[in-house]
Amino acid sequence: GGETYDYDLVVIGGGSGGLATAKKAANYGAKVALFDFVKPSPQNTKWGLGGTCVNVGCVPKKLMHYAGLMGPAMRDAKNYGWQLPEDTPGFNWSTLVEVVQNHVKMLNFRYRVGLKSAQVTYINALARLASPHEIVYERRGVEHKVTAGKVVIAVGGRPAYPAGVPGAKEYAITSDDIFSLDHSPGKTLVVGASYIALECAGFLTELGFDTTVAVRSILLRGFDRQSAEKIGEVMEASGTRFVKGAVPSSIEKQADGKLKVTLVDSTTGAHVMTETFDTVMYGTGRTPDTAALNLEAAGVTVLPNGKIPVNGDESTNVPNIYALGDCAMVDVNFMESHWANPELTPVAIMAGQLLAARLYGKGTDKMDYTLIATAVFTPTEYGAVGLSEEDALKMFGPQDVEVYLQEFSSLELQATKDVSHKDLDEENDMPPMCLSKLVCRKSEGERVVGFHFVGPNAGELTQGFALALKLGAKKADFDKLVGIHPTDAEAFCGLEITRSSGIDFVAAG
Ligand code: FAD
Ligand code: NA7
Repeated sequence: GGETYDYDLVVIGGGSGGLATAKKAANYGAKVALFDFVKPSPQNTKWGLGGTCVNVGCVPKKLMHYAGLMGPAMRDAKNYGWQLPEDTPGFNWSTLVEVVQNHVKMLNFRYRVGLKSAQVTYINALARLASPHEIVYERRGVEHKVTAGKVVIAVGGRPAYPAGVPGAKEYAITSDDIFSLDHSPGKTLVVGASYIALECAGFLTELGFDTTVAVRSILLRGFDRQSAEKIGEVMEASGTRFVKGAVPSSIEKQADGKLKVTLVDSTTGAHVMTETFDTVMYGTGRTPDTAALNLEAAGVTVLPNGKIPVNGDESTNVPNIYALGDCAMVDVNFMESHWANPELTPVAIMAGQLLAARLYGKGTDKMDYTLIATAVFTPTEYGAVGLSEEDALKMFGPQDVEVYLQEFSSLELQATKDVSHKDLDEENDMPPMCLSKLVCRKSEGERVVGFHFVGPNAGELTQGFALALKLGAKKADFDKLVGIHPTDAEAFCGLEITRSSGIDFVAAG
């Protein structure tokens, strides 16, 4: 209708969601420009095109997780007869960082090529809105402007440093810095009990670093409590130290470069301990990166937490402007999902692709934000889809919920445990590593509304079972399923012990 713009679509943010939206829209024939710009972290870490997932999230995290798993695997290897050198094998941090960063740089390159071949114009600048159809940016001190029929905001988020902790922003790193750290982290304090904090503490421990986690209240808020506690129990048994109910009150840099941290009780403020660390890493949540967007100039509503509220079709309150991914807050019926819209890469990608298909193709499907599976990549992983036991109880009431569960150890780990524990006392005994749990709603014929697994490869295992929940599987369907033996996953076929029975759910080892 009448007006012409420089572009049909301008996408702000070249991360998981933005790239997917831009490429898909261009495939449908739209004229698209994409802005991506990385503001350096307080510790001056920068990176290339691709957003959080590729540069400072999922990808480097999974590689370091994998490297970490080799530690216990090497110890097991000896028990299984591999003749390794007597000394614990040494670990070289800079080799790991080099491998990880080379892979990240390859992906950065691939994304640039991908935009080019999709004929998306890539603008490496920080964009902000001047009006609903005008986007401005600076290049070498000169202000430029482009106009767009539609705008998609996919700016993601950045790690949050709590205010009021002297030395935190000056000396502590976050997940923005850890994956490219140019020196070995050494003795490390991780602050926070988010999945990001625990994943990093997990691989640091397994790589051999003396690692402590300062937990303000509980582990993994929002996740199933029993599963979260299980993760804590297994991590603790593997050597991660937890200081519960504590937060740093100050971080001081000493003459020798080490960081002196004072931890205080998170409720009373009383002194808990003072100790020096080589590295302090904050994993205390993330802030949507919307402050610099000048949203008010376009009239886009923003919530006090910085998120942009959107409808189930990713539309904002301004008709031609959309938002998705970590910076958006979806207003849909949240039944049966952990969070409103989980901050996950595949969620941002699918939301973006479906939006592009609706705007420029013949698509009609909206993003389904329910029953999205997720995994915590701690050394012993945790996978979940659907409701936690607590949320199910809250939502349906205790009379309508039954929980089936079993704790056990993986066959292959149990076998080496028998060997390695010959001369270990009770106290060093490893707890069962695995927990299988189904949360069922009785009034729907025991439909499975929550699936939880703590154990090796939980991410892989949970992905498959998530389909069953999507298709409405009931407990009886899980019982009819014939297991693959010997696997950890087969524990889900025919779970017998119920929470209500009160029977001990820990399998005899
Ligand atoms: P992002 O990927 O964050 O991209 C936003 C981009 O926009 C960034 O490049 C940013 O620099 C840029 N930008 C911001 N403002 C502007 C502006 N004004 N102009 C131009 N550019 C701008 N998810 C999973 O699914 N699995 C995992 O295992 C997983 N692990 C994670 C581990 C860590 C340590 C972290 C931090 C995150 C992890 N995530 C994981 C989450 C995942 O990375 C995010 O959900 C995903 O990247 C969100 O995509 P997005 O498109 O919303 O934003
Ligand atoms: P989350 O899930 O928001 O977790 C933040 C964590 O940091 C949590 O353990 C908090 O403890 C802790 N926290 C927050 N502020 C502080 C301060 N000031 N001091 C100490 N500890 C603190 O963050 P993530 O980034 O891991 O997850 C983001 C999203 O991923 C989440 O919303 C889901 O969509 C998935 P608390 O429990 O509040 O005491």
